[in-house]
This record gives sequence, C-alpha cells and structure tokens, in this order.
Amino acid sequence: MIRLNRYLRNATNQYDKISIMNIRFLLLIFIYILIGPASFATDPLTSEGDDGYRLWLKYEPVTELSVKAEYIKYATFIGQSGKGEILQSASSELQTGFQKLLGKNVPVTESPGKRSGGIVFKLIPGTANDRQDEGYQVQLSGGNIVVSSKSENGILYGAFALLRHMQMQLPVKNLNLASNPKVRYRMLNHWDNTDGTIERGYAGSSLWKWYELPERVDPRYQDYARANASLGINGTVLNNVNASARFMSQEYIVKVAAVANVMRKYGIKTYLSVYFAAPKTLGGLTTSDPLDPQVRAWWKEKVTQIYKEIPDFGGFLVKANSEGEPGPQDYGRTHADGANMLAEAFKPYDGIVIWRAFVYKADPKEDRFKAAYEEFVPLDGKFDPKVIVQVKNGPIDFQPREPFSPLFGNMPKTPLGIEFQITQEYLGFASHAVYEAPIFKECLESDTYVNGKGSTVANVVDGSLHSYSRTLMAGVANTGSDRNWTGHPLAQANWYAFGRLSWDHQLSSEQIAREWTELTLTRNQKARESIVGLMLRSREIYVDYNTPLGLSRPWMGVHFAPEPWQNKGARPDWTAVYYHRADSVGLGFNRTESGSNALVQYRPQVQQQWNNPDKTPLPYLLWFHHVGWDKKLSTGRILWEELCTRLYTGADSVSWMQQQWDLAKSSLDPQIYTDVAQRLKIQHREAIWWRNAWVLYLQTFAKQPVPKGFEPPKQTLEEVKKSVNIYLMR
Ligand code: GCV
Repeated sequence: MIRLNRYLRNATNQYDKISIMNIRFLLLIFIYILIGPASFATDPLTSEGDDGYRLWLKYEPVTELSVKAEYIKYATFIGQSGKGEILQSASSELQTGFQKLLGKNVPVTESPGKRSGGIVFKLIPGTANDRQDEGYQVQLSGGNIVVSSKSENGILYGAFALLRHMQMQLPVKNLNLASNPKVRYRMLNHWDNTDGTIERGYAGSSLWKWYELPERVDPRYQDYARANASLGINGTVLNNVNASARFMSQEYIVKVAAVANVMRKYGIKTYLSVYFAAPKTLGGLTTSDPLDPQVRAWWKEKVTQIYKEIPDFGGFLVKANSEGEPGPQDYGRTHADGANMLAEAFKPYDGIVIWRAFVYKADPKEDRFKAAYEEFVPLDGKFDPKVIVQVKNGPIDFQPREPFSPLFGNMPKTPLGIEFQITQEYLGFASHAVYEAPIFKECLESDTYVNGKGSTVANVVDGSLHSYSRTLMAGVANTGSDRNWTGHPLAQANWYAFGRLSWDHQLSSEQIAREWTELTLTRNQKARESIVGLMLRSREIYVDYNTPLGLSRPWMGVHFAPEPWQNKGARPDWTAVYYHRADSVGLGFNRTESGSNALVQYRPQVQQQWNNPDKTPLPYLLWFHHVGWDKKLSTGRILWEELCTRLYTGADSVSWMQQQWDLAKSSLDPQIYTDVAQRLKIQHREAIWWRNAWVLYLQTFAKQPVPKGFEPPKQTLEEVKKSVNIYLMR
C-alpha cells in the first residue's frame, strides 16, 4: 500500500492515476473481505470518550432503524398521571432516555386523557408497605406503553426496565415486562467515614462531602440515586458501621437530611449506622446501658429529632460488641436488649433496626466460625418485630469462597437479612477483576435443609421459608469519588449484579453479566461473549491463585498482600496461621467432631456433604479438614500437587483473561479498554506474587518440590516476605 501511494504520487498521467486509484479501492475491498466487517464496525459506544461515569445508563442512540421506528411510535408524550416526585423522576428519566436513544424531546403531561402514542403511568391502589407494591408491569395497551404499579417506586422501576429494554434494542411488539421484588429492603451499606475516607474502599474518597453539606449538594448524589433506582435498590446506609457518634448530632442530622432529600426523589430511604455508646459520648449520660430509662429516653428523643428533619428516615444499622465497638454486652445485656431498645424508639415511625450478627470473641481456644451462631441462636424469638438481624453470607468474613453462614435457617422466629460485600476487600481491591455474582448466587442457592430439601438461603432471606415480611439484602458498597465510581471499570458489574439480585435472586450470573456488558461496554456480540466468558471464570481463577481448595485468609497485617506466615496479632484470630493451620502433617482447619465441631451447627444433610474428607467437594476441603500433604484427592493428585496445580493454573489463567479482553478491543471504548488492560497486568503480577508466597511458605511444611511441569518460583521465601514487608513500613 505504501509503495502504491508513492507510485500514485509520482504518476503523471491522469489515466494512470484513475486506474491506480481503482486498484487501491479494490485492494481495500479485498482486505475488508479478508479481515471481516466486525473489525471495522464502529461500535456506537465508542462514539464519544467514555470515562465510565454513566455506568449502565448510557442511552446510546438506537442503531437498528426498524426498532427505532417502532419506539418512536410511543414517543409523543409521557403521561405522568400525577404530581408525585418519584413520578417526576420516572418522567425525567424517560425524557433523558428518549432524547439520547431516539433524539426526541418528549413532553410530559400530568393528565394524559385518552391520547395514544405515548408512555402512560398507571398507579393502582395498593396496600402500604408490601414489597409486592414495588412490582411493575410494562405493557402495550390502547396504543400506549403503559407502566403500572401500586407504588410510585414501582412506576420508576418499570420506567427503568423499559429503558433497559430499549437500550438493548429489543422489540416492543408484545411487550410485557413484569416483575416483583423478592426482597423488601434492598440496600447499600457505605463504610464511609466523616473525614471522607472509606473503610475497605478502593475507588477514591467518599461520595458524601460532609464538610460541604447541607448548603452544597453535590449533583453526583442524584446520579448515584439514579443508578441505584435503576436496579431497584431502595435504601442506603450512608456511614460506616464502625460509626461516629457525630451522626447523631443536630449538625450532622441536617447534613444527612440534605442527602435524603435527593434520595427520596428516587424512592431511596436513607439510614444511618449508629455508635452504641452515643448516649454517653454525645449525650453526656453516665451510661449507655440499654435498660437504663435515661438512655432509652435519649434514643427516643434522638429518633424524634431525626424524623423532624427526615420524615421518611429508614432506620439504624448497628455493629455492636464486635471488633472493639461498644454494645449492650458492655452492661451485661444481650444483643436483643440493645436492638429492642432502639426498636422501641422507632415505634411511632416506619423505620427499622438492622442489627448485625458479625461477632466473634477473642478466645484462642474457640473457633471463630461458631461465634455468631452461639451468640444469636439462643436469642431467636427475643427480638422486637421491627428488628432485622443482618448476617454476612459466610461465618467468617467475606472470603473469596465461604460456606454459607449456619445462622441461615436456624433463627426461624427472627427475620434474617443477608450482607454481601461488593467492595473487594478480599478480592484484590480495584486491581483484580472478579465478577461477584457467582459468589452471591453460590450462597443464595445453598441448601440449609432446615425444612427439608430446598430450604435454600435465598428462601430464608426472601422470607418464604419462615414467613416473615421484613426481608433484607444488603451490599457493602464499592462506590467512591473516582470518576468511574468503582475504580476498576469491571467492578461496576458487581454493583449492578448486587442490585439486580437483591431484586430477583433467581436471575443467573450469566444473564446479569451479559446484560451489564451490553449496557455498559459493547453491543458487539463477539466482543460481549469474550468479556462475559472472562467475567464468569474470574472468580474461580481468583480463588485458584489466592485461596485454593477452601483456604481462607481473613484480616491480616497487610490487607491486600499475601502473608500466610503472619503469626502475630492483637488476638490469635487476627493472624493468618490461625486459619490455614499448616504444619508438618498437613493443611486446613479441622471443623469435624474431632476438631472444633463447627459442622454441628448445620443440619445433618449439610454435615454429610462436608464431614468426610474423602467426599467433601474440593472447593470446601480445607474449610473443614486438616488434610495430610500426601493425601490422594479425587483428582488423582496428592494435596501438595493439587495445591500447586491450582495456584499455578490460577495465576496463568490471568493471561487468558488478558487475551479475552484483547479480543474485544476493537469494540471497546479506548479509554476503558486501556484502563482494564493495565489493571489486568497488575492482576497478573500480583497473582504470581500470591502463588509464590503460598508455594514457598507451604513448602517449608510440605517439604516437597514444586511438581513437574511448573517452574519453581524465581524468588526465595525471604525475598517474597521482604516485598510484603515494605507495606508495613512507615
Ligand atoms: C467495618 C472486616 C473488615 C472491617 C469491617 C468488619 C465489619 O473485619 O476488615 O473493616 O469493619 O469486617 O464487617 O464490621
């Protein structure tokens, strides 16, 4: 081609020029046919620079002309049928969507009459406070698209469902989108502090600018609310569970009220985490004993004060007697005493108390696994009906893989909510791509067997197993002030997946991944499939290089670095060796009858799955058994070989992830492509770091060579330790 161009420049004769240009044109066509149209296709999402801010609400112009023509038929008006502020949000969202998708400015009318050719809202009278009220139906009727629901929230969710449908350019002929949420309280928990830091946050500083509020209300709060509402999230806890008493001061209550005013327009209630000792530290009382009349009066007054500023306030979230936080046990009282005292303060209002079951005593002889069950099961039936006990998905702490918490199913008289962690505390922060829907689903689909087969965690959480109506799913948020909200662009999918599953836990991980990728990254099918493939395998890959075969690694000195050798901590269960129990005999935590017997907290059918090392599925093996280094596993390899195989293939598979990402390059926005490609490089380097740390450290016990076929680490154990210790230095 270069030669041809040079020749063309030199050609003097007009005929020469024309025929050479023809040749060049033919050549281009030939190359086009050879390489295929896909590589030349300009994806609509690449038409403007993409910094990720718009999340899955991009509303890129509809490219399918026939589909566009169909949509335009219903784009003559929006019949809002009322004045409510959530209805107004639904209308304005549809207006924005139609403007961007179709290039049409659609007027809104509060009284549509009998017109056709529009989108019409229909509020059906319903019962207050039933989760079903938030369901919606979107159908064609009388020449309109009718969005109906028993609540304004439902209309908003229906509007977003319609926009999702249109963003995917699906036909509206026979349109029937109908859905009811399976859980009533669907919320994000922010671990955001007053100083703008976020505990376990990896996407910049907090979204909430307390020092600016209430006068300045950052427009970003509204975009946050829109994103959540588009998924059906209806609650947000603004501050860290390691709470500051400051949030109970009038000064902060008005700041919170300013945020709540924004959230309300999108059907989102605002909640606060509370510091249990606030009556003492803030109120100046001599005690925070929940049975003390003065303390009870203080909380009542506090709640009243909050409702004056925030009439739809959602309630309190409480971490008590956990990891050094104060609580009722400081006064010899129980968790139920503490929770019920707060619930009493909420009696005149709609608010609730969410009491966390994340507790564990500092007893070196005991197994932390058992702690929450032991403290909470005896309290079943003792909680006020306004209390929901919020339980982490697993018994320890958001590990890359955990068995489900044995509390699920074992407190039939107490509504149990589930807490997932969206932020990637143990999943590589914002530098590793780990799609979390499979983690959430794995727990939700686990069978507790409490009422026989089919008593899944999901059925406990959605209230269907024990018939409670106050049901809750919470996700520890991964949002921050980074322009793209979540640091890693692919981590947006985790926020998305949490929201979609909190609405409907039956959606599949694959369906959600496909939907998110199409809305957020590309409509090119080939590219989408390779990204979805990457996402769906990412969790297992991470587990393989990070905690294979059921290893766990809760809190350690350097939170993000490998430190399996860490044996000093303020308490034994704040060391790494407490969990993996490596010794000259083998590896893993014996939780069977001959060990801590934590397994007894599960029903016999569950015990059977896990109590025999020969039958325990390999992903859970070391959670429940101390296994000999030479023990032959179902794969035909001995434990040491199997560990090495997984650690090595896990780390190698990150290169596969890089390849999958590169396959999609031509259909991706360059900015997003590069961002993820660079993060995948970090992930690859760190995966090797993790692999080497485990291999070299465990080798000191296993006393075996790295199996044939795998190249032994180039570093020594001391060198790896040094590279980790840097993070401990001042
Ligand atoms: C908010 C883990 C985390 C802590 C977190 C705690 C909790 O221990 O490391 O940062 O504290 O869980 O869930 O309360």
